[in-house]
Amino acid sequence: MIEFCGIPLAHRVINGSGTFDAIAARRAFGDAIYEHFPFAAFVSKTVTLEPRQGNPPPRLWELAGGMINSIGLPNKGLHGYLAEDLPKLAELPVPLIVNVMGSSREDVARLVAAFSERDEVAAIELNVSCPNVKTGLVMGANPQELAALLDVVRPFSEKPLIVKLTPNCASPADVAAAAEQHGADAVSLINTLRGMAMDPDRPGRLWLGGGTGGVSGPAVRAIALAQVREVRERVELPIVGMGGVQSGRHADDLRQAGADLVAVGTESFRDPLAARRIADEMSRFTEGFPANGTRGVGVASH
Ligand code: RRO
Repeated sequence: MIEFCGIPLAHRVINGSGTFDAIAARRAFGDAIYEHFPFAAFVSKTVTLEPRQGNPPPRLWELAGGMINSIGLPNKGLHGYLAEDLPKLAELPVPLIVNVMGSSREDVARLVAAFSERDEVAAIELNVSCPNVKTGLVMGANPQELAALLDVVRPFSEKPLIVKLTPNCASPADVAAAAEQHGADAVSLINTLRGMAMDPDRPGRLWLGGGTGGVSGPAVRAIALAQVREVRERVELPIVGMGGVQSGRHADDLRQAGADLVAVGTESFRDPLAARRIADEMSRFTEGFPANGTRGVGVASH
């Protein structure tokens, strides 16, 4: 057992928000998926106050090194989530982390307040980094904006607040430092990198219905590693590291760079049970390491 923000976890591997539909997985695979649940905690897809349709199709583009998504936050809204999804997700055999996003500080505060009252929720992740809607990114790309958001939101919750950082900004470490100074309990990174694909059949047109999208998968692994290290050098907060993890080796690389937990995202689309294999492989690297992960990061001088 390890501990993350006071939450006991069986191992260090969780999912990246929006990359694994636990409710659909149970429908497809039955209760067996719960007996062999791949993640030590489950992070839900982003919830907004009002229901959203998401972006027009196509929403995905496959790359040699991963994919670009332009999903655009389709979800049932707070009330739909509380009524339909939360009771099902509460049956998961692992702690539940709810990911929320709002277009104003007050919207985020309302979401945080609502989930803070629910015993089923272990922690709340603030998505200030979605690349596929205009709002949200501003709050996560700028340290002052993030500080102002946390000053409004923090008083509404005693649950751990995790801030999901964007790689699409000048300095994720500056934003992480603001998160630490303004009451966040942890940071998670990286969300996807803004990218684009041309339509192969229609010259001059973009493929994705939303125009641009977020790049994920092996293509972003080296970027995630560098950003996790940069953030670790600036903050003491626990870090959830993610970006292109496909093996225990990749997960342990992120741990060595400073991550306390590692999230698997794009790889779960290829193999829904990949995180289980990755956790097993990772434990071979981490045996003998303290449960709270590395604090300082040894860096060779080159
Ligand atoms: O729904 C999305 O399009 C999306 C979100 Br909210 C996010 O945070 N990251 C991403 O790559 N896609």
